[in-house]
Amino acid sequence: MDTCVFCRIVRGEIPSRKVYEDDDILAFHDINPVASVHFMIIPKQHVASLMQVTEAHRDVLGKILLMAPRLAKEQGLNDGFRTIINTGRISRQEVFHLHVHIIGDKDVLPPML
Ligand code: D5M
Repeated sequence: MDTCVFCRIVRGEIPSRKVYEDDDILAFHDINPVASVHFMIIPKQHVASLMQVTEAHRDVLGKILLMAPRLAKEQGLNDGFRTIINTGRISRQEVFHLHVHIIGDKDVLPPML
């Protein structure tokens, strides 16, 4: 996707503070963190949101979830973290490239729901 911000980050056209990268996924710090640790894990291949995923995304979705605790621990989140996937306008999704927010702090996070 030419204009998708996260596709542009994947291509290196927009800088990011990378947490992890392999052939299929990329993790980078959120530009507007809501806690002391806030990064996102995305599939490199463009998919707009969870609404658009198919069987073809099974492996990459599994990989993202398996990487989440590993990367969280590497970022110092040894006691847990919040995982958020906003899906669609109703959820206030801003960037329409599927991303999993990983949010944590040394203290307990404020309640959200
Ligand atoms: O969240 C989209 C998130 O993406 C929001 O927390 C800001 C973040 N964002 C937007 N542009 C960038 C860049 N260029 N680098 C890092 N983070 C970025 P949503 O779940 O769609 O509401």
